[in-house]
Amino acid sequence: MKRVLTIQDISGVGKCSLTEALPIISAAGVECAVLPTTVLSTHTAFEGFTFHDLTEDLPGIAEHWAKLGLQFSTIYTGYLGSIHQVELVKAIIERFRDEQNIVLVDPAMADHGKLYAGFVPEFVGAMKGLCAIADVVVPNITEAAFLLGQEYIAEGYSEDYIKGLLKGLTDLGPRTSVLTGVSFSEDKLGAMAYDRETDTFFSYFTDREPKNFHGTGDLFASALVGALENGFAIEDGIRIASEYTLASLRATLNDPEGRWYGVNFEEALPVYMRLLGKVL
Ligand code: PXL
Repeated sequence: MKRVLTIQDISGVGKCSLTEALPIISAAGVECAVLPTTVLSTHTAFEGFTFHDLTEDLPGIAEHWAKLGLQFSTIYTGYLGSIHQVELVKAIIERFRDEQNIVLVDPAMADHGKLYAGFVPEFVGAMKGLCAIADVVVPNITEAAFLLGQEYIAEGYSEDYIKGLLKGLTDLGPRTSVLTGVSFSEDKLGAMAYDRETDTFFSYFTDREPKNFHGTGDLFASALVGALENGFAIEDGIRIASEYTLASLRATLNDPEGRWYGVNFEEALPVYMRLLGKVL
């Protein structure tokens, strides 16, 4: 059985990071090992969240796994709480990297033109260093603009702007870049990707719903990991992750708490499994 390792925080309430990665990757039929980096009461968009940093535990956990001779088919990182944590995670990736595995980095640190609460501008440089050692990066447009020191354009941007960000991201190191939350028209939203080795762009768009929900970036990245683990190529992975994100969002549209508590990805899991060809 394949084994993914995901490294990110666990937020008790407010679906994101590990509370999405674990069930979604498991539903993809793949073991999901976890390295929780921080325990929070909620994600950081809630007022008054508590935060317990597990940085000191990370080297010992990695050491134990190395002694056991563990291997991971994908190492997938998401939200990380500090520059020190990013540096330790880089060292853990170097330790467990082999010829076959994929390193997928979601530089979860910003959205809507702003860094998430608690991040200092220097954090962006550390995250850039982590992206440099990835095979695949999956930022949103805000994160890509921060990583590349480019202007963030919220709406009405050109295809060339998106293609420039995608190529800029692969210039940092990864072979493949995927940008989420891309929209060239009022009624469509999706993802666009670039593969440096074949010099090819891919995109996939679905109908755009009028609302935004927290945690959809983590959902998309987790679903993409699950699809890649099932042998789908990146363009199919993007299609599957986009359709699953839309199905989750549609299951949440009438939920007044959905905006910050997260989308109903649970009820949409059968859609995901069908897209993966796991159930009829
Ligand atoms: O979804 C990204 C994310 C993950 N983890 C924590 C967050 C956020 C975004 O706000 O606060 C703790």
